Amino acid sequence: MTSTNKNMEIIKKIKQAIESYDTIILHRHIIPDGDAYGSQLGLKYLIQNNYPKKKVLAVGLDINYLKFIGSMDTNVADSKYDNALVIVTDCANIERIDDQRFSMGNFLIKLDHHPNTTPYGDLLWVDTSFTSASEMVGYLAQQLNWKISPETGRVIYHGILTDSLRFSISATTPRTLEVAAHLLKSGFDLNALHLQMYNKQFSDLKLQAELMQTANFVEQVGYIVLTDELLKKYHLRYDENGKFANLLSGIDGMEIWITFAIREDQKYRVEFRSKRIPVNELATNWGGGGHKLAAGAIIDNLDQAKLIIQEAQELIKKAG
Ligand SMILES: [Mn+2]
Repeated sequence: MTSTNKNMEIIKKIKQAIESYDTIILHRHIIPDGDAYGSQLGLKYLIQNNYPKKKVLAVGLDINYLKFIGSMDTNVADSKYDNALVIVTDCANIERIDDQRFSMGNFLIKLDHHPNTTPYGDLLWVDTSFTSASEMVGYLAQQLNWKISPETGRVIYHGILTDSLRFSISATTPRTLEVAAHLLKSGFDLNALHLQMYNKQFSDLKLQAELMQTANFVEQVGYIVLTDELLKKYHLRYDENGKFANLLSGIDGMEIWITFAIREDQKYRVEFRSKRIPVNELATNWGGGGHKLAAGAIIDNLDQAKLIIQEAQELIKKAG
């Protein structure tokens, strides 16, 4: 069976499941990004556009920088899960699902584009050939010929744009652009979205300048350290500590670039990015995970950061 046919088979099953339940609760991963929001809220809005009588809820913590995309439903009672369909998007493993009540529903669907390291759910649609879970949701809407409101189109499009790094990663296919074109037909204001997305604070630029001043670049590995001191100096919130993960991207001769960013619990969030050499295994070795060229982990201190830098350098040597 071709992958298109296989996808269509699962999409039909997802549609059946949605039609069989009055309450549908959507989850996604902790520390959400554009794709987590795009797939979760996008699917919520899609169901509302096409099945207005259904009760559809999106749970998890709101994140400040994605306020312009939407917000979560708060105070969702446990009883809502009785006889509910639960769909988890953009989350490879159970531990990372925001709101661990995901298993309290009647039927569970996993919809994801990460490698299926932890299979879970009664029905799984996992396909790493998509740039994003948002692309999968947009594709589903396109295949089912679902109505798409401008707001729905905007939210899903934003998810694709962020995970595909503006249609630049190698997973970007004609299908990605077709889904994006289909979403654009909903009539949302593309220019307004871009202005919101790339709107920046002057203080962030100053912080970037300071991070660049202290950046290191040794043996094709670059790294920056976002300290508590810097965070406080520039009034950055802890939940914004991932925003500099691509500050060192595209530098000549730099194969891997790593960001160590302080967390509220004083551990460090590590963001691995790479031009070609897979870094997800390196992240997995430190208890994290992710995509081949974009992965993350959490470490206890900067001594561990030193080890990680060495490991990245060794990885490059091995890759030749
Ligand atoms: Mn994603």
